Amino acid sequence: MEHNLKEIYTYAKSWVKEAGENIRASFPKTLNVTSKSNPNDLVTDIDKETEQYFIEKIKGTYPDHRIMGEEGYGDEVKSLTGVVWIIDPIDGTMNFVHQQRNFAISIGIYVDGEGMIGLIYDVVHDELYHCVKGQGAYLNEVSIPKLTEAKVSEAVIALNAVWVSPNKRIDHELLIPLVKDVRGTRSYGSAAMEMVYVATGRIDAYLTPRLAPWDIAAGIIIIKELGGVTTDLRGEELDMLQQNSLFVSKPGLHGDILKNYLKDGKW
Ligand code: 2AM
Ligand code: CA
Ligand code: CA
Ligand code: CA
Repeated sequence: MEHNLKEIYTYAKSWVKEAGENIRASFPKTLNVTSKSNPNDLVTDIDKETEQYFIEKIKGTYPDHRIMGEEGYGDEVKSLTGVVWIIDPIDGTMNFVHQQRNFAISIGIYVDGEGMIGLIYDVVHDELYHCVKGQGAYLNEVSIPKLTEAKVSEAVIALNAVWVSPNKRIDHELLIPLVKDVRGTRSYGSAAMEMVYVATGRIDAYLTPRLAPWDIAAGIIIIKELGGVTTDLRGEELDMLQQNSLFVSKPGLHGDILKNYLKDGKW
């Protein structure tokens, strides 16, 4: 093997755990919170320090690996050749600030464009969801069972209420029929957590009109490993070099929702 995936996986797991320990240690301290694109788009010093921690570790061990990180301390990644770590140091920063829970560290490792390692760490619960492509997915040491099929009338789906209220991105009426027909909707405020909820079958699907690569890079590797389906809202392949809409789901249900609720939308 050109790249030693097993070694990369071992390092990645130990770094993510250590970064989580640092985040837990920060809880008693006062957070320095600032806004980015709008007053509700938050970032803290801990987001930045955590990203910098990963960059130091990765570059110190693998100088030729590249890093795409939300807070911008990594490389400017314009292609996916070689090994690329796609990192969200804290996914769910608003939850981190307001709740000190319902957030995660998310790391997807891509080799020549193919998602090979996925890690999502629920720091507060010390729960690491992880996989290497083709070797099964785990919650800590416990193997996660494969996903089974589900039907719309019995599905619980994650969807932010913003998308069924007047908003700047999509026609807010498009998703109302789906919301009416499913058993229930949920919104957790962290794309990575919502994706591990799909991976573990706690919810049946998650839909959203726009996310960055670091929000979804790890989650799609884990969901695919468990037999789930990962596409954009048009049912097309996701691209880690640009923003995407996202539709991840149990098998079967994915096709039903796409055909009966999504196919006419302009996503
Ligand atoms: P973040 O916490 O890493 O920013 C919130 O519904 C989810 O959307 C989170 O996973 C959040 O990731 C993500 N998100 C993507 N773009 C965002 C933005 N501009 N503002 C707030 N959250 C955003
Ligand atoms: Ca952010
Ligand atoms: Ca994010
Ligand atoms: Ca983030």
